[in-house]
Amino acid sequence: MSTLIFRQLFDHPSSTYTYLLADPGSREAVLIDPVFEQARRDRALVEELGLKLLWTLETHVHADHITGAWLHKQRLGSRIAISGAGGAEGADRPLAHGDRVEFGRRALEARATPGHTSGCLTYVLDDRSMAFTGDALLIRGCGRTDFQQGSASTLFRSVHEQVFTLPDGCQLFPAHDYRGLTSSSVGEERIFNPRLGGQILEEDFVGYMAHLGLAHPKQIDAAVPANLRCGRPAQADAAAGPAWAPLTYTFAGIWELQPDWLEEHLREVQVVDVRQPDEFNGVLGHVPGARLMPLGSLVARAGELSKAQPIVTVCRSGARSAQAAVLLSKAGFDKVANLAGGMLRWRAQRFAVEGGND
Ligand SMILES: N[C@@H](CCC(=O)N[C@@H](CS)C(=O)NCC(=O)O)C(=O)O
Ligand SMILES: [Fe+2]
Repeated sequence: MSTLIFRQLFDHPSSTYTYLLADPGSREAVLIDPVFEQARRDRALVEELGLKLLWTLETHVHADHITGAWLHKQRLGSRIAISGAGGAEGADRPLAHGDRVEFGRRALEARATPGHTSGCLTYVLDDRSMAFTGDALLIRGCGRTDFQQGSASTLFRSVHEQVFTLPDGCQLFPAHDYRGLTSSSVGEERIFNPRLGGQILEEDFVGYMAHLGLAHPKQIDAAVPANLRCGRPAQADAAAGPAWAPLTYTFAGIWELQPDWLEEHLREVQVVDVRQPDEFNGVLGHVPGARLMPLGSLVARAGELSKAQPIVTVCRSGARSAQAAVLLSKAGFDKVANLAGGMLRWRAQRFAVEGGND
């Protein structure tokens, strides 16, 4: 069996885990339970790892956050798969129990594990070394059963018949953890899960779940209708990124600009060079018209810059200027981007400089 590229990603506000799985040979990938607000981050990772996102897979219609499925479909051309039993519209593939989703030489098997919602699926990796349980089984817990067609007795049977029958060593990855725990295993949960493990009977579990007394998720009124559209916003342009230049968003969280765009639009932006004066006047020279504001004094001098005109930050290699872009964003400038590769790339591409040696 070929190996696997695997990443566990976290959305802090909703405590949601998103999982990226890819086949290293073909670079084909799937994303399980992407979060709308993290779509830029996840897309950057897919692109930086050189992957082709084939599918976004939902474990269920979430009540606590909006899926990024539709956004990824727009930007990366991925297709949307979700249980056909959950009532969502806009999917490319309604999944049923036993369906296989292939990516390169790897595949996930969908198993119906209803109970938290009627359309919950658990995705089991081809070699049964990993399973993605959604909210059917959480680490030492499980999803609530008090809304979205939830049923405690159905959930009890789903977990016992479809998850606890996997090999003991199968690693389990849930859709959420509210304490920061990251994974478990079938053997562990079969013994130690306080709701579903050990000798607990179905009627014990039903009694337990009837008395959870949880408040409804804060986002439920927005999340459920949006997820029933697979994350398509009511106003579809709401998700657009900055429009002033063709920026790319990096997994490190920075908006970047390519030198060729800057060269053609120099007059439209404020170029801020954050190197030291001796570098600014040194061998590499600087971008024509650039303003020298060394990184250490940037925040104190930010008032000299206009908020109306976009800012491009520059340094030798693009590292200090990335930090500068973050600092300026925090200071309230909303059109800021880092020049990718700094003066080194600018020079390598033979664009004009002021000062400097040939
Ligand atoms: N405080 C959270 C509650 C989230 C919540 O209720 N999560 C559901 C999954 S969608 C659940 O089953 N939680 C189980 C638990 O908290 O034990 C929010 O407002 O989003
Ligand atoms: Fe849920």
